[in-house]
Amino acid sequence: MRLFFALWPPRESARALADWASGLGGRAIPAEKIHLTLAFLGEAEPQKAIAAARRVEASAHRLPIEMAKYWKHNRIVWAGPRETPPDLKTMVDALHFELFRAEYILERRPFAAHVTLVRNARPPRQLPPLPEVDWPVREFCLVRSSVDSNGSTYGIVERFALN
Ligand code: 2AM
Repeated sequence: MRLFFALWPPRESARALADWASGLGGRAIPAEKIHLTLAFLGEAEPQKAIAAARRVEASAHRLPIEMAKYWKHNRIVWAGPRETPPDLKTMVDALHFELFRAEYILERRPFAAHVTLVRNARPPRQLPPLPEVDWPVREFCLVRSSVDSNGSTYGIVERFALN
């Protein structure tokens, strides 16, 4: 099973981001697939990951979606906070620590809070202003990804509530 931990936006926020992205060229991510990845496990068994995530104690907070950017190295357009909110940083550090203790091997690249909105994007001259997006973070999810001819489909395996 291909697994990752993520934050999922409220439906109307995902819709607003998908609408914004749909005019940019490239492959806009459909609203129901928009998410923020916290930790990517790859092929893994879910049991130990679920136990590890249950040990994470973190506070509910809001994710500000303040800026949009094009990344040349993987040709994506993403949106996200200007700076990772401290509560999110604490939560991700705790999750990574618990996953490490459970012997999952995570990528060494540092966590960058970003929500991919377009893949195969062309370098934009200028990105239009983002819509107002409310993204309360009250839980995080373990998600399974299956890849088929239509691309990836995601299914939530388990949800973990924040305080
Ligand atoms: P991305 O949006 O920056 O590509 C599901 O694939 C999610 O896991 C995506 O949000 C993707 O981030 C993220 N991810 C992180 N590391 C990955 C990896 N090595 N392979 C595939 N996806 C990865």
